Amino acid sequence: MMKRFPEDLIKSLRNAKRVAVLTGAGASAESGVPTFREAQTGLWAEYRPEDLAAPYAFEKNPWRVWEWYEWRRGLIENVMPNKGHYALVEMEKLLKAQSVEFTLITQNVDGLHQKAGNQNVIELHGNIERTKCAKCGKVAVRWQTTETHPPHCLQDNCGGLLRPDVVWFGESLPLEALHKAMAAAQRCNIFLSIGTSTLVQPAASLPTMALDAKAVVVEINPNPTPITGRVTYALEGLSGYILPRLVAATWG
Ligand code: BV8
Ligand code: ZN
Repeated sequence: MMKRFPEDLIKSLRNAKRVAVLTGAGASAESGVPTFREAQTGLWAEYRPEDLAAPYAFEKNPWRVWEWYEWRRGLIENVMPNKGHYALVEMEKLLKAQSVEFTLITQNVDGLHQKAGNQNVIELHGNIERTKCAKCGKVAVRWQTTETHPPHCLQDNCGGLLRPDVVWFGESLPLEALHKAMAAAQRCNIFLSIGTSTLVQPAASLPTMALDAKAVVVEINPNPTPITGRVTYALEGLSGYILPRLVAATWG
């Protein structure tokens, strides 16, 4: 576990004019939300997430995919943000007070950053709480709860199947969110990459974009990732442990 932080890291954070943060499933792990790479449990143990979070899986078996998301929504609705989430809320407040630009980009679809109190969160992969119609594309459409799944869209008798408003493998990311995230990675002075295996593209390229743009890049993860050898600081440990201590050590 982390003891003290390198002096230069504290200085870079204190002097930064633009801070960007990217979070992955590891940032929600201490809230009890299983990460994407962790083996799935129970009913879903036999499936790989990549084989459910994909358009062909929904076409092949919409019921199974809908049920998987209902199961995940059930996991998420009762969990609370963890200390790492709240440290990022604190960081945003402190930086805003000093008119420092703070951009929080997340790959997570659990809405925990918003639940913790972060204001402008860039959701690269959508949000599992939102539902959209696979046919007309309308988001958060109303539906009749029926015993058959997935429910059908009621918009102007569209009748399309409903699906979660998340980005599946093989689907493009929301362009505005992706462009804002890339701009933040290329302009920031310091980039924190927190709780991500840095495997899923194009989100996984953001820390490298920051590095190429000569930003200080900090990785917070208990395990190594493909960029651990390249980042400026690799802080080995849990985000719920490291982030509150980093905020206290920097802005004490
Ligand atoms: C696209 C929403 C264009 C759904 C998700 C280039 C090269 C190779 C492949 C591709 C490529 N470009 C595109 C691809 C294909 C694919 C891809 O990247 N595949 C990977 C597997 C190689 N990408 C796409 O399909 C993307 N679309 O590029 O569009 C396009 C268009 C048409 C045709 C082709 C391309 C779409 C990707 C988005 C997929 N949707 N989620 C849902 O959730 O149901 S991705 C999903 O997986 C998550 O959202 C998340 O982003 C990702 C998992 O990554 P992590 O968040 O990092 O989580 P993971 O479990 O992997 O790791 C957790 C980490 O936390 C670990 O490192 C662990 O050590 C750490 N940790 C654990 N506990 C803690 C902790 N850290 C800190 N504290 C702790 N306590
Ligand atoms: Zn519709």
